[in-house]
Amino acid sequence: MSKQTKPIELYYFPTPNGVKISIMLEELGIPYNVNIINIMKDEQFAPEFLKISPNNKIPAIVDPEGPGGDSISVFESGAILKYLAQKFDKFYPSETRAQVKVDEWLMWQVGGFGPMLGQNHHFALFAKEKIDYAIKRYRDETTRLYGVLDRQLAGKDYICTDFSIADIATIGWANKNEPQAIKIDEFVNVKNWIERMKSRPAVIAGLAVGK
Ligand SMILES: N[C@@H](CCC(=O)N[C@@H](CS)C(=O)NCC(=O)O)C(=O)O
Repeated sequence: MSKQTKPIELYYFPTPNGVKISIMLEELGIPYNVNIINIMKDEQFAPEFLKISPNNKIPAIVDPEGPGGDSISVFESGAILKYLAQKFDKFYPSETRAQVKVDEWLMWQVGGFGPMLGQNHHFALFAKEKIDYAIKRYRDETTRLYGVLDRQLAGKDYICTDFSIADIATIGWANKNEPQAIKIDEFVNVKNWIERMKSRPAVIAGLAVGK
């Protein structure tokens, strides 16, 4: 397994996308530095940051000990989680069928559960103009997605059998169920999984970074 001598540089703001990577780094127990990119102050548009994260979003990392010993930068939370999981051979299975399952649920989170809940949040809580159509559309989609997750977790401790980067990707958003207008008691498997996730010290530490 790889060792990390020099700290990973984490470019971060305490949001459900940011905490995916702080949780991962805490779970790995490797050294890292937190560089706050204050997205409330548009720091994500700074030219220096755009060199690392051309889509002007957190999270991003720079690993000074990348492949071949040279530095590497990675943006997009799913890509960062896979990079770290494969580098340290943790939280990602070695067998192809099991990898496909983790990839499916990682992509499901990055392409669906995160963005749809983000829109729900935005239209219900942040938008100055309250648009009933948009609020209902994203609330309904959020509820549907919690249902999908609930069914996937039936009879399982974790999303894909063993604890994996799919769980790490999903907890930050799933945990924010109240502002999503989700009644978590209606999704018992999700509720129990959230508690299971929050019994892990690294998850608690990762969720607390920068708050
Ligand atoms: N698909 C991206 C989404 C990242 C994302 O939406 N980050 C938000 C904070 S949660 C951000 O940096 N927003 C700043 C902006 O859009 O200008 C990922 O998974 O990394």
